[in-house]
Amino acid sequence: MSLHVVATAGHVDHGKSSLVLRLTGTDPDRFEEEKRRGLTIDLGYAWLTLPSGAEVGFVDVPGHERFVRNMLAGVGPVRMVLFVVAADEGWKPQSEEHLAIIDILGVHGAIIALTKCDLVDSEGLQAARTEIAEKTAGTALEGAPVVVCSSVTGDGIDDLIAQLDRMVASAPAGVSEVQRPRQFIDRVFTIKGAGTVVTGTLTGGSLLVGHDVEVLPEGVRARIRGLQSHKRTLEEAEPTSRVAVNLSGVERDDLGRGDALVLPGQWRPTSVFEASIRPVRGLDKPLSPRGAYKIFAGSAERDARLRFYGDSGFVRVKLAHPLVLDVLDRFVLREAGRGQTVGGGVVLDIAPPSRPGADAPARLAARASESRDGIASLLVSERGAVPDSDLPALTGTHPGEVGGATRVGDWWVSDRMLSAVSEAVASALAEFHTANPMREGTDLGHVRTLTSDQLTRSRIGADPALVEALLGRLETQGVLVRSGSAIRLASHEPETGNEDVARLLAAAAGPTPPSIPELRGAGFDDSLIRAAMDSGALVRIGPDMIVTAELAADAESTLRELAAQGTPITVSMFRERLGTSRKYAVPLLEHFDRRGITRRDGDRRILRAT
Ligand SMILES: Nc1nc2c(ncn2[C@@H]2O[C@H](COP(=O)(O)OP(=O)(O)OP(=O)(O)O)[C@@H](O)[C@H]2O)c(=O)[nH]1
Ligand SMILES: [Mg+2]
Repeated sequence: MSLHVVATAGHVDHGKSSLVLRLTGTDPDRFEEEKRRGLTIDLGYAWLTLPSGAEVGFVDVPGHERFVRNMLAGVGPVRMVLFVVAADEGWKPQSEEHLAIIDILGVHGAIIALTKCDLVDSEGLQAARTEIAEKTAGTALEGAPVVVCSSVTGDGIDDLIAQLDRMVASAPAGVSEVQRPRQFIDRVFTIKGAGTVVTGTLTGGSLLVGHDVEVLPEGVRARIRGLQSHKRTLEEAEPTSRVAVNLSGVERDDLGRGDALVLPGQWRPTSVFEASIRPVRGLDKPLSPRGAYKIFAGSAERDARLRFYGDSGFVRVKLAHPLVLDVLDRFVLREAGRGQTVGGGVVLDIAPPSRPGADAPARLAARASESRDGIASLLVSERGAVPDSDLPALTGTHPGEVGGATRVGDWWVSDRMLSAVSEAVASALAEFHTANPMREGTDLGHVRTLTSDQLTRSRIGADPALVEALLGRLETQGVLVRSGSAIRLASHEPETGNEDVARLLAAAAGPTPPSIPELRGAGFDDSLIRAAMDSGALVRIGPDMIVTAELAADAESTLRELAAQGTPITVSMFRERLGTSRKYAVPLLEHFDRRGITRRDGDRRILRAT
């Protein structure tokens, strides 16, 4: 079934609610005060099944200027509009303001109802038509069908219904490329026996009974106990539709209008975002960088400060309280003091760099000229690296390929960052090899630090998993070779210095070898000793102690023999079998403990299963 949501708009008393009542049979004015005063104060709701079978939920908004914030909460998440003008009064101030708001939010479809036609003659009608054509020229309503009608006589209502059918038939499907539902909450109430219910316009994806959900920005977790749309109980609610969600695990007082109901992890509330911005037409003075503003997006309203990036048309918006935004969301800007709608814009980055940098206008211009699909690629190129799991929240997409980037572990890394890392690692290693030609390679830790530094300099943050993935990739590509705790360029051949090594190993042979300082004293230089350790010919068993690889291997098979015989492995038993002294036996056993071959149990060693 095709489901849609249409918001009304237009000046106070021009007949919006009467038209919704005439179309649906439901009076959208719910409150006693509204009925008494004949004035809509807060949002009203009703629905209608069109001849095609498509269902339209109406969000009826107030026209009075005092309630513009409620109007904004109503139209915020909705992209189809029934714009109402009373034929007897013609264009009025809130006709103008509502048009400005709609023009900033953009529409997927619009119909202009020229209502109360029973109150004017044909000349009056013609004058109203001409005025509407003039006022809407160059706006989102330009060219929208104008339907002459009356809620009192019923004239033109069939035509209006036919136009609604035509509009919804050409509306884009509400599902985003990734299923990423968001319901901006406009009402919260409790029903006896059922608990907390929130209503709102669902966009971006489906909600199912049983879903675990979260309400942002509070981060309150809840579970969907039941769903209704147009009073019908559903297992699954689809976008774009008016949905009532019965939640368990959450109190009414925890929630409010402007909160967003979403699936966990898919959205990230933001307190600072960057956007393109423009004033409404006919604004009497330019937007002031020092003004106190209110931002309206979805059904939410927030105090905000703006920082203009020169006169580029791009700004940084700082919110007093976080908001659940998507890139390409539209927002409306009102001056907090005068309560005047002054402008609005398009969200371009919901998680901008903490300092904008001189390139901010260029960065935002690139985003502004991209479709949603290209934003992931821009994001990765801006940041250098982005975890794959962050893409939905930051771009609204979850592509399998990102242009100009490569998947490394759980990350997307820009090609530029990849070559910067490879170059830094390769040149540091080349330097090391030149300085230490006899050593197998440098310490793995050294290369890790180097890579982390590279990432930190690029403001990516040195996630150890990313460092590991980057080094792993260089290894797979055959640039690096790891052996033991050493790492080298694949192209590096350690100089063996054969004779020196042979002399060193001879000096270190036997069950009671000299210490490192003693070897130095005997004329073996440090780089030779380290090279022998790197290559594994010498094994370090203590700060100053080494044994040859042969002795280490002997010691290990001694352990295994003892274990196989069922002989308890004590220091003295081990020492005796190996033919060494306590001075070597203890550090050797500790060496095996560290490598996970043995573990200590009182005064014995137990061989670990391998
Ligand atoms: N003659 C005539 N009167 C109408 C028509 N439609 C509405 N009215 C009257 O106009 C007045 C205002 O109508 P509403 O439907 O409440 O207007 P609204 O646009 O919803 O007003 P707000 O929600 O307060 O902005 C009421 O007294 C209606 O009876 C119409 O087609 N013809
Ligand atoms: Mg009304």
